[in-house]
Amino acid sequence: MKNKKLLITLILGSALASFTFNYCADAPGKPKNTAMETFDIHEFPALPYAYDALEPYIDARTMEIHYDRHHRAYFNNFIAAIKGTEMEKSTIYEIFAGISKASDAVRNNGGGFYNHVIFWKNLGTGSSGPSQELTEAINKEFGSFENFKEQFSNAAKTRFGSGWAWLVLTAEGKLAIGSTPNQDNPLMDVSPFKGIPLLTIDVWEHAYYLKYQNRRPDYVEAFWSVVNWDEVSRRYTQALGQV
Ligand code: MN3
Repeated sequence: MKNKKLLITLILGSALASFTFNYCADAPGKPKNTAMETFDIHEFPALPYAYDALEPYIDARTMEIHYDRHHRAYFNNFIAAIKGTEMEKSTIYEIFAGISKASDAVRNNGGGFYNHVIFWKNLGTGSSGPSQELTEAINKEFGSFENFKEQFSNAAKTRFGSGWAWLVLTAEGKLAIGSTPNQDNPLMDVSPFKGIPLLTIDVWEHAYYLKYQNRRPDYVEAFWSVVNWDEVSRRYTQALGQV
């Protein structure tokens, strides 16, 4: 009788262990190392080009207001929100990994600060297209570059209200497209869509309203003319070593 009980306990125990193991193995995790750049949380970085550098696709007036007012306000409000807390000594990656425990002010302004830094860097002119390595990964995951572009554009166009669309490298080493609301991003523990950001587009109205008004699809189409593929390809190669 005792032996039978023990046997049942063992069987149930191993079934539970096996279920737990499989469940955890299947659950989309976060990459081992999400730190892609030295990100000084106490410094507001310069825009990497002139306000008119992305004309006519993104106009100079929009860039000036977007960078110097919106982005700067996120930075200033983030600094104010972490003042006097342990987060002052944390990295942005540590803050995002535990954002569920932080205030809404840290979440919204920290995301707003970081997301724009990545966005400015993945815009620019003069690059010819994705690297061979990234092209092969895009073809493998999405079938073709055109399919990828369509899926990413759809994520940007269909994000309801304000937010961001992303191309990320997942913890499984695969490319994935998704979007996040408000100033959330795929590095935040609260985000169901996780991964290392490779390419992003800001679809808040402040990013396009002066030139495109309500025509978000026209802005998304114009975005493809000013993607800095050299930077996106560089991020892909770096991220591959971190998952
Ligand atoms: Mn913005």
